[in-house]
Amino acid sequence: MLRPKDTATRERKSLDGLWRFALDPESEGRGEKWWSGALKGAGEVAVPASYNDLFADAGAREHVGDVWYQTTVRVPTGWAGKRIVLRFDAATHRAVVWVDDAQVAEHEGGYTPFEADISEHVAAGDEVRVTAVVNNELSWQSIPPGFVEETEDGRHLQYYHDFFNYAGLHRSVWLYSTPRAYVSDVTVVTGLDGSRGSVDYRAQATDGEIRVVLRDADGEEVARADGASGVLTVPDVHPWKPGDGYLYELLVELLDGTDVVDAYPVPVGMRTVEVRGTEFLINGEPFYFTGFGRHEDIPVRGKGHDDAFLVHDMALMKWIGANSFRTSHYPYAEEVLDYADRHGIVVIDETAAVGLNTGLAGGIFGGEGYPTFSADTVNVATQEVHAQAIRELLARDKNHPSVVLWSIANEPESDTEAARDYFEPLFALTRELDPSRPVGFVNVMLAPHGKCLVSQFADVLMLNRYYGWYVHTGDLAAAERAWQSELEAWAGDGKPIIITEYGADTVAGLHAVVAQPWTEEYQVDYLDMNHRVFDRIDAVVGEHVWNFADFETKPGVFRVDGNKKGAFTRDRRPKAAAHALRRRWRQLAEPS
Ligand code: GCB
Repeated sequence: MLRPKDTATRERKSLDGLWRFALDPESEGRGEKWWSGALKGAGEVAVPASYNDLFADAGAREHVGDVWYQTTVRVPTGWAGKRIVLRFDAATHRAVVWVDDAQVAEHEGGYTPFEADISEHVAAGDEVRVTAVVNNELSWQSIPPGFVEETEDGRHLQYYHDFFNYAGLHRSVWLYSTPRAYVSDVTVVTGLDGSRGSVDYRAQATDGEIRVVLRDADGEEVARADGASGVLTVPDVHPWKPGDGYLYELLVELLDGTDVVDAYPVPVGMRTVEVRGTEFLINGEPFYFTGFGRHEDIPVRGKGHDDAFLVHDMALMKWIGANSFRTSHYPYAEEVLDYADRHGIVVIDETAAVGLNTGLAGGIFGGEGYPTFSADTVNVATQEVHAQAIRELLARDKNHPSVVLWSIANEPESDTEAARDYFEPLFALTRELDPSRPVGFVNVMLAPHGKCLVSQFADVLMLNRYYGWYVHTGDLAAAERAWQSELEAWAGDGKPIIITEYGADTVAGLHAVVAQPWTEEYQVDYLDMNHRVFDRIDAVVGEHVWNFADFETKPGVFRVDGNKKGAFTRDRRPKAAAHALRRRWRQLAEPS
């Protein structure tokens, strides 16, 4: 799905800012048609932001169900005769949208965009009312899953993942115009052959001829072609590579005779990705991932996208010597991937399929008595929602050079035949949609080597392990032995291994002479122990510490004001571990 852009033929108008807002604790809004007029007694809310932490109110923070957003927008007069589209970059976890009285969109899934052609409902110059009901409930048929518990004191949401269920309009909302005849999709796959680069492109459009022009970063034309698909070659290519986010631009034009009817530019980074034996190759060269599993999580805004934090977080990533991150545990805002493209940061792109594992409560061991896969829990209907989440992720992110690997789930149950049957078709689907990138999923400690039945489908093994934290707590010598022996077993599979999570909760400012769990000293020792193990095993091609920063979770006896495994605090101050990681990763990047 193409992002809204200002081009020679298109314009966009941001709807970000303050919207009217109402919680709907009694679920009355849909029956009473709250979209049909101004929201009653409405408060105000910021877009983009999670609504949960904006108000000094438990009702908002712990709300389960519908909330209503409303704004008015004037359609620019210059858009007469254009196709007019309303687009939400994300609504977590689902939404229905009305323009004045007409329902125009309905979408399931909290982290991928959706849009509606509203040309039939509005005219240039009109002021229109936009209303969205956003629902935060999770069920066994949602991705991620969860369930609503009806109790004497109301409805409570239960879920199997370890981050707070922030909800709302987390990303921008746009009104944009395109010509009536327009380019609707573009796919690029790049190749490198010595000093020659190639761009295999495919464009979709309404009727008309297609012309494509490829320009380098200085705006010089380097190739052009006619036709909806083809291959462009660039003799003296400047490849996209980690640390060097060099981008070409492919301008796709839709023609009517010689007139350009629509024009849409796609940034193109020329690079290849390949798994060979136990190596992960970018542009034919072995790549070692250093960095983090992250979260979209900041004070007050929750999961609302924030450009200031994007720039700051990426500056900290650079400072610490990280070359990559995983979008744990859901697709991130497109601004983040665009930034990664431009700056040569490598991304493992993950769906929101987290917590398909009733053996884990909130990410922590200890099942709650439900089977993960059954007719009443995660079932074929869930699998279809999951498949759709994969389709939407790939449709959105397929052209990003920064994305080198798809992660189709985090820590699902994977040691049962039901899990194997559930996942096999999802791997096949991902490969069919994108044969150009490797595919994997993130394996949980409960399904170690020899027991996991899903890893056989993965091109890359991604392991989350907490030796020295959840097991062998405080005993790093025993942890080191156990970890080494498990990793050696995985290495025997002959695939590259990325350690996608390892970490220890650490309260910033807590110190001890003899390192104890929760202290800054223990976090440093814990990471050192892990690094010794990784350095002894050739098949390990990457290390992503859990987590970049401390983040909010639901309350629990394992959590002190959230998850504290960050190298940085939630307000982005470095713990001792951040300095230790900086030393290691800078040394790995430039061995002296
Ligand atoms: C995990 C999960 C992650 C949790 C983490 C933890 O394995 O993937 O979401 O936050 O462990 O800290 O327990």
